[in-house]
Amino acid sequence: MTRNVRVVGAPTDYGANRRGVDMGPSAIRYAGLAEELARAGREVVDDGDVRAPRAEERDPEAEPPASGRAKFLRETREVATRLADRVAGALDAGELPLVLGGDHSVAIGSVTGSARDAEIGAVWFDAHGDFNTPETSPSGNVHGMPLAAVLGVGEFADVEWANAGGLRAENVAIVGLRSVDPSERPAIADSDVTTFTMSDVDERGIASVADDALDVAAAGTDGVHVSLDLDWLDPREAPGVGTPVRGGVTYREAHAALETVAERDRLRSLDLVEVNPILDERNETASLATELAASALGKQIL
Ligand code: B3U
Ligand code: MN
Ligand code: MN
Repeated sequence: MTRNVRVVGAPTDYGANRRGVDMGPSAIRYAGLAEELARAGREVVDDGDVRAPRAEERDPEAEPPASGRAKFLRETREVATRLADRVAGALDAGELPLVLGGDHSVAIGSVTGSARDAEIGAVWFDAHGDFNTPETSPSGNVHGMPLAAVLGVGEFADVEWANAGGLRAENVAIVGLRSVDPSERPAIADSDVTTFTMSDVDERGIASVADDALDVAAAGTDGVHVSLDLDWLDPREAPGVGTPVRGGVTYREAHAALETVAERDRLRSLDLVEVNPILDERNETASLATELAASALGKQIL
């Protein structure tokens, strides 16, 4: 059955190292998200945005001591908790939640919400591992930590609100990896997460890699959460992101991967994150985000 899509914006930027991604939800809607998803044959309900604190009004260091070097962890928790409720509510209503970031720390909310009453897998399309913890992070920015947070890695083991009970590392695949901090590398290597680097994409082709990633996430689970960080793409295709890294996937590779998501028909929930309209050119990164969502949701050429 084709589920209706429920859009929820999470306009945060305090998890990132640059301002501006809080305007991502507006930019993605303005780029024509609803029309694009209608072309994929989906009914769309827009739930508006969850309330998110502004970075300039908060003290980045005002944290419980356990948060180590993580900045704005208290704010991250507030938003993640609200977002998780919205995502779980949409799933209860038989809808497919589409979360618009915001920086990637919002995925803590979407993943915990999606995994609340189900066993899920996750495919993480990203240049980065997002596997830092407050201890290992070189920046203290929580957008470099969401995967570690939901899997309960390191100090996140005791951070209940951030752990996704229904997600096991064996069912997580990172695709397109090309920027990993030396300090986060051991945690990725020690985990049961499956990684597909850009070298794998070069050698094997995106179709085969995406297929394997979906196998990992779908094996024995009730559905798959797809978290799409726009910095997964090459900065030539997606200039409007906070942390561009050269050597990402092309426009065509990105569509091919998300068409594989649609073909496999296991998509449970979806994030579009890290769109930064301040750094974008004519809103093209936001527009690309809408197109890729449509591909994941079954838009076909003929
Ligand atoms: N790994 C670095 C940089 C980074 C992670 N995610 C993004 N940037 N977008 C960090 O700060 O953790
Ligand atoms: Mn990310
Ligand atoms: Mn990234």
